[in-house]
Amino acid sequence: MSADNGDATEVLDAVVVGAGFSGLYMLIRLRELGLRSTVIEKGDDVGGTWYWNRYPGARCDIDSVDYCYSFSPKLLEEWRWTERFATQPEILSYLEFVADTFDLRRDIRFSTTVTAADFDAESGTWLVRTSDGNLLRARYVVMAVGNLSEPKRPDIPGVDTFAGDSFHTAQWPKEGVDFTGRRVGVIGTGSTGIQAIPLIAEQAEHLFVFQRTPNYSMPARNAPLEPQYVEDVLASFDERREVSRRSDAGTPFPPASKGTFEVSDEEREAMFEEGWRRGGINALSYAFTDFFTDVRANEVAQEFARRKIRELVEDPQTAESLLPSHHIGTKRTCVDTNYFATYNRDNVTLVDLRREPIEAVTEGGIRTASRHIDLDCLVYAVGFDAMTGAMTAIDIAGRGDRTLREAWADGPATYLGLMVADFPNLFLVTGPGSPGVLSNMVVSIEQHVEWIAETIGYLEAEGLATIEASPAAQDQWVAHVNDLANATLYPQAASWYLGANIPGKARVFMPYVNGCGNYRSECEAVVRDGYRGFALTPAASARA
Ligand code: FAD
Ligand code: N01
Repeated sequence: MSADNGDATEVLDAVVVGAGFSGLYMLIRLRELGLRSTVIEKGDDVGGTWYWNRYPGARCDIDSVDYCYSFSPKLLEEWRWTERFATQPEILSYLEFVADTFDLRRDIRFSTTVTAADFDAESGTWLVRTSDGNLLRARYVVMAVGNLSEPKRPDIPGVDTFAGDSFHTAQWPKEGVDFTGRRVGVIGTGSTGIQAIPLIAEQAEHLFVFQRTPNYSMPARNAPLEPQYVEDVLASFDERREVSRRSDAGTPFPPASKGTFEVSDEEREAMFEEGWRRGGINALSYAFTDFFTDVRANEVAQEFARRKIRELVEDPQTAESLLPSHHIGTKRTCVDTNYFATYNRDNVTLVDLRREPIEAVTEGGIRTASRHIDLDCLVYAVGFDAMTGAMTAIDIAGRGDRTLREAWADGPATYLGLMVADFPNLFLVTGPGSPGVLSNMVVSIEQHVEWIAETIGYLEAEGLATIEASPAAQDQWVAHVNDLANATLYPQAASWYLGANIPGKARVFMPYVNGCGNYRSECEAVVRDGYRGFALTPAASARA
C-alpha cells in the first residue's frame, strides 16, 4: 500500500517500537542525536519481557551483575543487584529505575500497539499506524519488539471451552494468582515451565505437569549476592564487560580450552561435577570446546545430566519420563531451583504426553488418550512465536509494497540481523541472523542499539536519506548464518531457534552461532568498509 501523505497526524524523526531493554536504550541514543523520537509500547509501562512475564519463579539465568546495561556510569553507581539471578520484580524495578533516571516515559506512548508501517518511497519516510488510530511519519523506524514477546497460542483443541481460570505465563496478571486449594495443570516444560512448576507446586492442592518433551535443566545455585562481591565486580566492570563483548556468549567467563576426549574419564567427570556444583546455564557446556559440534562429546554430557535426573527423582518411572534425549544446548538449556525434586512431592503428578497425548481441553480439565484430569486452573507455559512473531504481527510494507510477511515467507532473511533488503531505514534490534538469543541479550542489545545510533548519526551527518541492505549482501549473510549453524549440532533439535514450535512456520535456523565477539567484529568491519553491503541514498534520490 502506498502511503497517503495527507493524513499523517504527527511528524517525527524516529519511531521505536517496544519499551524493553532495547527500546529504552534506543530512545536514549536517539535523544543524544537530537532526534525527535517516540516509543510505542503495548504494555502500560516499561520493561518488555520483565513487564509481561510475571509468573511465579521468573528470573534471569545470566548473572544479574552482567544482565544489565553498561553504558551509564550513573546506573552502575546507583543500582545494586541483590541475588545471583535476579527475580522478575527486581529486573522490572531496574528498568523502571532506568526510565526514571533518564526521564524516558515522557517520550513513550503506553497501551498502544503498532499495527502497520508502510514505506513511502516518494518521501523516503515511514508511516506508522497505531491501535489508537494515530498515524506517525518518521524517517527511521527501530523495531525493538523483542525475540520472545509474541506469546504462542496453545494449539490444542478445546482451549476456549475450559470453564476454570487459565493463564499464559507471558501474559501473567499483575495482581498475581493464588493457587491455594486448587487443582492446577501446567502445560509446557521449557525454561518457563521449569521455573514456575516448583513454586506452583508449593501452593496448589495438586499440580499436574503436562510434559511433551523433557528438557535438560541445570541447577541455578541461586543465592543472595555478598555486597563486597558486587563492589568488586563494579570496581573492574569496564574490563569485565569488554571481555563479555568479545566473548561468544556475552559473558565474562573464560572459554573452554580442551576437547572432551583430551582429558581422562576421571578428569572429565570432575569437571562436570564442578560445573554442576557451580550451576547456571553453562554448568556442563563451559567445560569443552567440542560440546556443540561433536555428537560423541555432547552425548557424554547428556549421560551425566540424565544420571543427575535419575538421582534427583525418587520414582524410577517418573525419572524415566523426565529424561531428555536431544543434544544438550540445541534447545535452550533450562536453569532451575528444585525442579526435578518437585516430582518427589505427593501433590505433583507428571503426565507424560508421549505416552498419553492430550486429546482436548474440556470444560472441566484435560482429556488425554487414556483419562480425564479434572482441573480448576490451567497454566500455558507454551512459549513464543520466537524471533519473528512480533515483527510479522505488524503489517509492514517496504519498497514496492512488498510486505515483510511475504519477504519472510520461507524464513526470515536479514543482513546482519539488523536490516532487511527492500525495507530502508527500518532497523531490527537483535533480529534473526544475529547472535542475540544465544547470548547475554543485554550485551547484544547494547551493541545493536549503538550500531543503529551510529548509523543514523552517520546518515544525518552526511545528509543521506536512506540506508538499506543490498539483496546480494543479505543472501550472503543468510547463507553464512546457515553454514555456521550446519557445522554444529544446533539444527538437529526441533527448537524455537528453528521455528519448529509453531505449526506451519518455515524451518530455518535463525540465530548466528559464531558468538558475540566475532559478530561484533563483522559489524565493525562492515562500517569500516563504508557500510559494505548497504546502499546509501543521497537526500535528493531516495525515491524507488
Ligand atoms: P522485550 O523485552 O521483549 O520488549 C519488547 C517490547 O515490545 C514488549 O514490551 C512488547 O510489548 C513491545 N511490542 C512488541 N510488538 C509491539 C507492537 N506491535 N506495538 C507496540 N509494542 C510492541 N535473556 C538473557 O540474556 N538472559 C536471561 O536470563 C533471560 N531471561 C529471560 C526470561 C524470560 C521469562 C524470557 C521470556 C526471556 C528472557 N530473556 C533472557 C530474553 C529477553 O527477552 C531479553 O533478555 C530482553 O529482555 C529483550 O529485551 P527487548 O527490549 O529486546 O525485548
Ligand atoms: O517456551 P519453550 P518457554 N502441547 O518454547 C510445550 C526464554 N526464557 O516460555 O518441546 C503440549 O521453550 C513445549 O513442548 P515441546 C528462554 O530463551 C528464559 O519455556 O514443543 N506441550 C515446551 O515444553 C526460553 O528458551 C528463562 O514438545 C506444548 C513448552 O511448551 C524461551 O524464553 C525463563 C504444546 C514451551 O517451551 C522460551 O521459553 C523463561 C502443546 N500443544 C523463558 N505447545 C530463563 O530462565 C508447546 N508445548 C532465563
